[in-house]
Amino acid sequence: MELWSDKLAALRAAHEALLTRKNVPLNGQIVNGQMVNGNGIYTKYQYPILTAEHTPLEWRYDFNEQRNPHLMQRIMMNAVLNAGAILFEGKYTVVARVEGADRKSFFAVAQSENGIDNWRFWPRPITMPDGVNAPATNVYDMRLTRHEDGWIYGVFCVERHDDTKPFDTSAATAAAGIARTKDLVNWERLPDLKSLCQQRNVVLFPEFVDGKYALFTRPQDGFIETGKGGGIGWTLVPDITRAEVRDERIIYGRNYHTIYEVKNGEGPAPIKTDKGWLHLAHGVRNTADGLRYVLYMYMTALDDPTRIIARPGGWFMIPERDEYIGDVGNVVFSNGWIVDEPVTGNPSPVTDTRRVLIYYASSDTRLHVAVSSVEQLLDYCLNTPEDGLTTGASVATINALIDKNAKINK
Ligand code: M1P
Repeated sequence: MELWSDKLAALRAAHEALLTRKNVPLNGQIVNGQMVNGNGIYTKYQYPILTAEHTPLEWRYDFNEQRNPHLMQRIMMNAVLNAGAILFEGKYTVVARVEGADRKSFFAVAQSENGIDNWRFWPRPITMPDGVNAPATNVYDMRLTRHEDGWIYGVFCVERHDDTKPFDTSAATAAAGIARTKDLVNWERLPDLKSLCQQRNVVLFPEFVDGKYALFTRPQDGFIETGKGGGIGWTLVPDITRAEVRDERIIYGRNYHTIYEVKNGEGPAPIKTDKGWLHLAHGVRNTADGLRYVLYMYMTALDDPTRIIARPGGWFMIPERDEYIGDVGNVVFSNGWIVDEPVTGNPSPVTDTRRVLIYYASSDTRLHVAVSSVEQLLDYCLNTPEDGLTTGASVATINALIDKNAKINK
């Protein structure tokens, strides 16, 4: 019979092998018999960077042989997904949503030296205080913003039972929780964003606007359905310690027969470039097989982060291959990206070579990375045709490209 100590050694070795596995770009590799060429806009990587299996063994096992003779998992983990991201003390850092077998999500910090592989969770998950707020049943999808006021803010969804429907055990409400920190360990919880309707996908803009804090919002009539509300909204808040939605206007609405027909939401805080703010968002449409979540991009003006200056049509990223499968299939979702130093070490006056690491989750199950650059994302946003909203307009757009290419080939 295998010794308990041997079983434990094998478990630790397998975990370490998973954590230290080198990640490789997918482009140029053969997957399921097909060469992956990518799209020239970003490069996805072969392995998810964080999964339930990456969580520390100490969170899951009781390592006392007498108490746990079969070396069973005492607390199982279900998923690691939608993560806020930030460069923190020189390390690529995510605050991931970890979901246990009990369906409760919590936040946990993981770091990597290169942003691609060798991710390690900090020893304990974040203990997020409730502060003055009613206790949360569930928290998830933190957007991290390093604000010019000197704090790192985490804005996240807080879910509670909807007590106006006492007999409906699925009825829930969503609100935006706000907390701030300097060290990612100790969090000062502020009052939840006051709003007349439910809110999810709320993101703090990194700069003051007219001396006020600025939030991207996503008003919704119900917990799932955005109803009459919906769209990416914007509101200014004079005091973040008493944040309230007073004037909210939709800056990016929904449209019939688009990838964000049913709902959309801001992803991470936008990236500032000399050509404008780069935004990553998610769009949702309905299908016979349920909701489909994809990522899309847009840009707003430097002098007015609500004025849209580029609206590339269609999706920017979709689930592919194994990414389709998971707890909630057909989903990619992102609430974190990191822009780091220029690849050349010296920013060129004409191109912005800063690398962008996009952290996205697939099918609410695992977290991945895709790598691009500011230059590529600007090119994508500024040169991808807009959605003309009709099939005729789409064909005309394709024909215009064919005409341009025909001139080159002559
Ligand atoms: O299941 C897909 C996503 O659904 C929600 O996003 P939204 O608020 O736009 O509908 C969130 O619960 C998100 O966590 C989840 O990934």
